[in-house]
Amino acid sequence: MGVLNCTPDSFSDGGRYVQPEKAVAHGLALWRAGAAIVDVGGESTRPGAAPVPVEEELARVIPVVEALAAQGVFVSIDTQKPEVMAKAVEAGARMINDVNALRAPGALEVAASCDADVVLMHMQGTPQTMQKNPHYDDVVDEVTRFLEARMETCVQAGIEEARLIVDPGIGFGKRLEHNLALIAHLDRIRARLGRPLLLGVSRKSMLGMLTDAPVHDREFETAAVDAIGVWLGADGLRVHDVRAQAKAARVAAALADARRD
Ligand code: 8Y4
Repeated sequence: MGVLNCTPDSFSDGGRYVQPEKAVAHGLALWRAGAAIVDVGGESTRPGAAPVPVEEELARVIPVVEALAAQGVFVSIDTQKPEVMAKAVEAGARMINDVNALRAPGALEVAASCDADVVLMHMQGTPQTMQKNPHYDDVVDEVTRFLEARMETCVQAGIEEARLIVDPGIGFGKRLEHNLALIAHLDRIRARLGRPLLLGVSRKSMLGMLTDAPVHDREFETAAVDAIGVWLGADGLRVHDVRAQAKAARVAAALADARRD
């Protein structure tokens, strides 16, 4: 899954508006680089980032989703807002990637009334507060139970289990030790949930904590975790550099296959 951030800090002319042509061009580049999915997002989930009004988020992402879907790209919509989910699916998105796991009022109903796949991600707290004081007694168990409960709620709401993908939410209300434990035990999480698992560590701050590298120099760190994630059974990786991470994933997948036979 390639990351396509449609926020003004990414694809603007320096002003406050996203230039859709530039975002679409980057989305196509991710697709040509081998991404199976392009994840289009218009709201920063950076710790402390301000929420984006729904009209603004729609203006950022819908033209981009429409153009990419029209060119045959498998588009995922990264949003917490039911209105954005609905309009993005109408515009051709085939996956909903929700860091809030469909907990916003109306989100379950939107997902139930379409046939898009759904990524349920774990987050403790909200993006505004999540890094204030993260606490777990047993992070692997608590994240797994949360995802299990959200899966159950989704199925009750009429979302077929076959459409669900789970994600431990690296960096979302977690300290370094929590992120490391979740990655190291990805096989247990996946086995308990019995659904495809998506892992997103690309360039995240936990990597900088381990090597002191700045955000744009964390590709080797990302590759190390992505390879171990695939080794432990991750089915998808959310990444910025598709070409680099696809190579790490292929090597790890070949080694994991060699263990199986
Ligand atoms: C540099 C670049 C440093 C980006 C940090 C970041 C996930 C996700 C995000 C994830 C799923 C991010 C939308 C955070 N992370 N969706 N979204 N899983 N499913 N930070 O791990 O990329 S945004």
